Amino acid sequence: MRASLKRLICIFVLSFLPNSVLATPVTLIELDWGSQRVLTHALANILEDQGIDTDIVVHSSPEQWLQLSTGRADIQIEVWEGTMGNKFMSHVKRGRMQVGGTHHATTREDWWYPKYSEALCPGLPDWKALQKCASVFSPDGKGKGIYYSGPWEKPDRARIRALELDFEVVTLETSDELNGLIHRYIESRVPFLVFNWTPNWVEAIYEGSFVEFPNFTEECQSDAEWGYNKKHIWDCGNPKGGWLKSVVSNDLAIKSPCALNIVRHFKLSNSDLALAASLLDAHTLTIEEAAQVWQIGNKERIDAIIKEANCQ
Ligand code: TMO
Repeated sequence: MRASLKRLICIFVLSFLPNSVLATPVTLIELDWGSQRVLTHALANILEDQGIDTDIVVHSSPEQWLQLSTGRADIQIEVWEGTMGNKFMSHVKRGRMQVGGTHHATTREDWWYPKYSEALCPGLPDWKALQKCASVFSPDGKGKGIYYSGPWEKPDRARIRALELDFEVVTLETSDELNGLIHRYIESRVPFLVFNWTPNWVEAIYEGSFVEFPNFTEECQSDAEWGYNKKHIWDCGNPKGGWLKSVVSNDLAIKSPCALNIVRHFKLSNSDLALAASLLDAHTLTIEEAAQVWQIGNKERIDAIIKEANCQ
């Protein structure tokens, strides 16, 4: 009885599961920053042109892991080492999702300020300058400095503690708010510190620098003894030559080998991301318009990717 029940379940699962996987569209995750939004839409258009049914779902950055590990979503096109590296690699090691590809781009995500702040806080970009002039970055010029971050996961409070900085973190909820703040403060020449990254649109328009914290090492995140502060971890910055990867669900290979192949060949450079981000955040295009402009500018490459993916 038991054995036959088992067999029945087995037959049921085998006959039903692949079909249910096959019947759902290839789902791409849209996250909250310019280049990722635009490139997600561009990739979805490219897949649709190959006859693949796609869906785009919007999530916060921390939500992506559950979506991908359960197969509710299949593709996330920009995994950044600085904010997502640890989580991502631990999921890949456990077999819950797979690396889609490693892009050509090198990335950096860290504290950033507009150039004119240097006159008010001499010694920048060296982080030690911040130990002396936190108040330059406070709203009333007297109290704790403020560091503005966005809806991504970074150990900024741990870093502030480990490096003995008189700062507090204000977390903005969307990248649009962060972008608005950058425009507004630079227009009125207010000194500020904000989470920024490269490649991004900011560098195309405004002069500024990343704060040079002690160089990132593995030990900095795990060994309190390491570095400036012997009692606390995170007495360092984020990786400088960080990687950028794409991630795919384990299901994608069954669902659409063609989509998987296209993702594997869809390799992005720094200028690919900078252009995508600028089209959206420095112009007034919608995400879909920006995606189409990006596709037109990259038509030959996209054709080559489709050829290499060898879908038929
Ligand atoms: C993940 N991000 C590019 C916003 O740092």
